[in-house]
Amino acid sequence: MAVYAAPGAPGSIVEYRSRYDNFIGGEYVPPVKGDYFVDVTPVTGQPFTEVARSTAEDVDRAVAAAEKAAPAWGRTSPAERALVLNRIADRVEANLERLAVAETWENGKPVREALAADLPLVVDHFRYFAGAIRAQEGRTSQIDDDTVAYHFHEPLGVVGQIIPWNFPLLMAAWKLAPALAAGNAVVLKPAEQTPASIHLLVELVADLLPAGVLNVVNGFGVEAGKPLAQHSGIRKVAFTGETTTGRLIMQYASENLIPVTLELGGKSPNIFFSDVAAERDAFYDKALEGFSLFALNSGEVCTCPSRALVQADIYDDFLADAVERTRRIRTGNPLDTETMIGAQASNDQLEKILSYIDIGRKEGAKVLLGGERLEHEGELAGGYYVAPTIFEGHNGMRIFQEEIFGPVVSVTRFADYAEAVAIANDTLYGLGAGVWSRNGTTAYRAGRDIQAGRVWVNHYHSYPAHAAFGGYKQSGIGRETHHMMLQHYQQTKNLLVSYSENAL
Ligand code: TXE
Repeated sequence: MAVYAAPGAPGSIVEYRSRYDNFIGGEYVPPVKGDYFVDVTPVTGQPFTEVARSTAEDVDRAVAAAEKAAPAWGRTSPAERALVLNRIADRVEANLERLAVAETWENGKPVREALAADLPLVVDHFRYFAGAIRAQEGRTSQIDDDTVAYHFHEPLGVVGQIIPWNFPLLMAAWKLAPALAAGNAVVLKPAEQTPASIHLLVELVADLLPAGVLNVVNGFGVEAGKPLAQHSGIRKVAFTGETTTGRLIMQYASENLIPVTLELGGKSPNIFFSDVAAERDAFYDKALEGFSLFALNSGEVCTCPSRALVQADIYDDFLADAVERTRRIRTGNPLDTETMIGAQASNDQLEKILSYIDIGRKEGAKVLLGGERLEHEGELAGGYYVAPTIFEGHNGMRIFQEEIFGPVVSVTRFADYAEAVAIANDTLYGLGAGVWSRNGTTAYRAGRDIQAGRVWVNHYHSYPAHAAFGGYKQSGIGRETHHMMLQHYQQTKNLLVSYSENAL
């Protein structure tokens, strides 16, 4: 057990600058209009640094720097780019603990998760795409005896990437690794809630990339994100965030007819079939743990298993055990390695979650656990903490249909397989789902019948680099992770060559 010292306090392994500018063309550049905004830690609710509040002029500069760098970077060999990605991975790995503490301080997530999941996944993601780009091959077609079609993968050029605050470093890695591997130059806009940890990453890796290949413009959505997504100099925009914002991003991108990939919201079902409780064994315990994972990352996960569907004949006993399992989750200071639920990422998010808890009560859902803000003593008193909350209700309620993005699960029962699948699919979203059954056929069938891009069977919340991740329905367009992601950052050049010396 350890409690990391808060950044700024004696003994801390993280030191922030008092101010962060934009990173453009390999240098730190102040925002054109000279404005900055305050970055607050959700752990205590106190400001700890300030960050450039950018506008369209800053985006113009960043895109210009990227346009300058893109041609040469795009012509480097896959082996050279793979080397750079592997070096980035090595630097992150060597600074893993420091970045994990920084991520926790800015986002509020438990440091044990940042240490065990977020940062190791960042490292692995860069290594995976270093390997993927080396292994990528083009194709040829023989048109006739003397004519050949070659298909080359070429980079798009400059790409815009807009990321959220729930996994700042991992979301940056998910987007940067394939884009850079494919030979693009990037303009990245971090979320305004969590810009600083991205800058710690940039400081670590800046010397590994040619100037202008990676540019970071900080600021708010409409002020900095919109001009980026609308910019005529970018060839693609990749976005992770709210579904309503995703719709806007698509509209902006349509002005320049560029492709978008969108990773949006979810309301993921987690289905427990009655055979789960056939024995009170290790599998049963694993299923209970799977239920409680709605609280992972304080519930701020797009695939949060926020709807639990439990078969009627095991419902009462399973739920009693699930409530007990969830009660044992340790809440508190996220810098303590024993803490399992930390702070919500921002005051806005805290208020959104509390308002949904209120909505649930007013809709007549029953609170089985939690249902309130958590008050802590001392320095944490100003932080944004919510108790893990279990509601019982039905799928027509708003708490079953709308994304809450907090440690809140809404539970209901189903009679049989057909009803389970009907409830699971009765949602606008289709990002993730969980299926728990000892029966392989039931699990397989349900996995295929649920309309979601990722269905976990007998586990939940794993994000390996080499499995495709993305949404059905209103949860998004395109995929992240997996080498198929490279296609989102490349275009196909077809060279159609005649080797015949004869006239046609
Ligand atoms: O999201 P936004 P917010 C969901 C979750 C959360 C809700 C609101 O339910 O409660 O969204 O969070 C940038 N043009 N998710 O308001 O607004 C913004 O600056 C261009 C799910 O933070 O989508 C930030 O960088 N950019 C999600 C990013 O978009 C714009 C993760 C995300 O912000 C913009 C986060 C605009 N008009 C929230 N408006 C997931 N899928 O994991 C905002 N941005």
